[in-house]
Amino acid sequence: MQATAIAQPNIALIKYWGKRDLDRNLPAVGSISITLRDLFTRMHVAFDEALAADTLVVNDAPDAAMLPRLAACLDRIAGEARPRAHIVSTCNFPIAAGLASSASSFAALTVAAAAALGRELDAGELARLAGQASGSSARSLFGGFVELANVGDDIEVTNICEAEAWPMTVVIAITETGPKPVGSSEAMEISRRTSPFYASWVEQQADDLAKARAAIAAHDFGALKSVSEHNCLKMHSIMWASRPPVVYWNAATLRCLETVRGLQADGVPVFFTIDAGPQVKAVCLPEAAGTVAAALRATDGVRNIMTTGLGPGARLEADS
Ligand code: 2P0
Repeated sequence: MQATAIAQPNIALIKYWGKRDLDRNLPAVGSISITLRDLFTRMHVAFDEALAADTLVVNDAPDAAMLPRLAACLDRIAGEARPRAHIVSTCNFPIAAGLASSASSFAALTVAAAAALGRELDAGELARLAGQASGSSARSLFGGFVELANVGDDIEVTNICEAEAWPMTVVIAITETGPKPVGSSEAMEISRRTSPFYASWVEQQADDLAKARAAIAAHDFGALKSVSEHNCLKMHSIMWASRPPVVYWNAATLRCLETVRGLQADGVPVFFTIDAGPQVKAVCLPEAAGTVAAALRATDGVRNIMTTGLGPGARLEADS
């Protein structure tokens, strides 16, 4: 009754922001992401009839705050009458700081829990279960370029380009390591209820998805840059125009955008994207990685740099 799975976070190029069904945690819009290679969450799940309560250890420390959300995910997979579980999570990057730790965590948890129960779930069922826990985590079930589509009353997650088919490097500029001021679920609801731009965001998403899909199919970096930056800035405009406003950026976030703009002016193949946090992700062709990393490292306010290629989807660990 135990298993270990590993999953990588993903970075959305065409973003998920807003929900169409809060109970089932269904996204209002489709999204397209890239799964990273060198950042990971490893999740060990052991169901045990002898346990009186679930337990969670994250990076060697008990974590009571996160436990209810993980326990609810296990309830959906195993039923509420399930045996209690001991969950051990290890993550090699900052948690809850806009680096998609929930995506890798819930993708790994879903895969590990299903295996621990001996349940053979197909990709659709895994995506539904992971997505109910964290919308973006359904995308981390797959590697490379991944699309999450709204299909009828459901979601469908597919790989649209393998990681090796169009190599990219992502340089992440960490501008702050603490947890974010407002969680993304709450911020999405504030946006949906109050932002004057929300309705047009939902309406225009199909167009951005089509442009990104075509750019990926054609390996057209310029086209992917153009639609990704536009989609990212639209998402943040919605947040900024909400009441209360949600602003995840800091001064260094903006300085990183200037750095990326400077690189682009010099012909470097790179573009930026920013999620629900102050970190800047610079997506570039691999030959530009060194130049991009050096420029971001030299940007005032950048505390740390992480560089990664694209990687695989969630999977069981061989030794589990
Ligand atoms: C994304 N983000 O597409 C967008 C862009 C953040 C900004 O998905 O409420 O933690 O748990 O379904 O999955 C943040 O996402 O949100 C997110 P919930 P989740 O990556």
